[in-house]
Amino acid sequence: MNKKMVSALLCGAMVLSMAAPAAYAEEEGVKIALVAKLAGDAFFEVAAESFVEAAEAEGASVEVVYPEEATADAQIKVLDNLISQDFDVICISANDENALQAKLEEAMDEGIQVVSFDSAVNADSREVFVNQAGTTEVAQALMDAVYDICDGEGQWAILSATSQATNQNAWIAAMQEIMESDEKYADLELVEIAYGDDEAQKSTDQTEALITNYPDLKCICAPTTVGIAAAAKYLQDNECACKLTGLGLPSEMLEYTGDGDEYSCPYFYLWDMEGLGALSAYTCIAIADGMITGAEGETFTAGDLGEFEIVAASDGGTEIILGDPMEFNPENVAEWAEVF
Ligand code: RAM
Repeated sequence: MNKKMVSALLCGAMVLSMAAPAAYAEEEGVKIALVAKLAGDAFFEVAAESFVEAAEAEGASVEVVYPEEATADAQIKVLDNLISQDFDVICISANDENALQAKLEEAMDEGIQVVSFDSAVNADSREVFVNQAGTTEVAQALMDAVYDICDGEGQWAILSATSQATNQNAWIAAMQEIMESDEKYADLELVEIAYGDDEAQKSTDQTEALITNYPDLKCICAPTTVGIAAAAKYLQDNECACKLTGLGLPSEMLEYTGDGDEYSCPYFYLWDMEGLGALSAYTCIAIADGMITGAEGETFTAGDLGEFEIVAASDGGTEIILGDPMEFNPENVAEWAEVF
């Protein structure tokens, strides 16, 4: 039961005991604050659109907040402001796994429930994490794409977002684990992990540096929509032999995806973006309404998306996994570019 429901019931009980009959005020819908990693990343605008649509259809209201930059400090500033308001749930994509803990605990002490989506805060800072796709599944898809693009051997590099991002760091760690645990990948050499901080210009500069520093580089893997779009443009404009894969929005990758040498990206991955927004919204509402608490084994119905189960996450907390990563290639990229 959320804060508002408790106080509505208490008020109702007081009014009833003092003077009957009493008219109950119509209960307001759930109030949710959706906190992105940063402003200017289309990924969060796309996720917010389906989040708001699903939430409003359920009678909830949503305030979407975009911090100025992809740092924990910028998110703490935003959270400070949100805590003083009357939100039932804060749903956040974390710029840092641990640095938000004190602030989110403060929110929880105020009776605000915390859900994270896309990029998790640590287990103590949340009720549950809405994970877009299994971490190992994403890493396996990316590792196999790198292997394929490199023809099984040679130098490759990662162009990530920020060095503190929980989601990118989890995918990178899982990729490294896969690479080290299977002989198949023994001839692939990961030369560098560069960080473009989910800023287009910095990601372009980092791509240029990788190409300059490693003339034999065969593939860049960018597990960030901002990074992959910037690298795709740089590599294609400069007719680089080095190819690209990673996680991208089809609408931002359309002109760079193709089989011919003139294209920088043969194929890439993401997940159902509309599903991510909607599932996150349904989760927040179910938590606020007391249908779930975020404990392992609980199940709930997320509107049209169907039934989901809360499972144990590898960080000691719990998560809800939306589905499998999706591949975007020359055959389907145009169709998906219309959607997100
Ligand atoms: C960027 C953000 C986001 C991540 C995607 C793949 O948009 O870093 O957190 O999930 O890339």
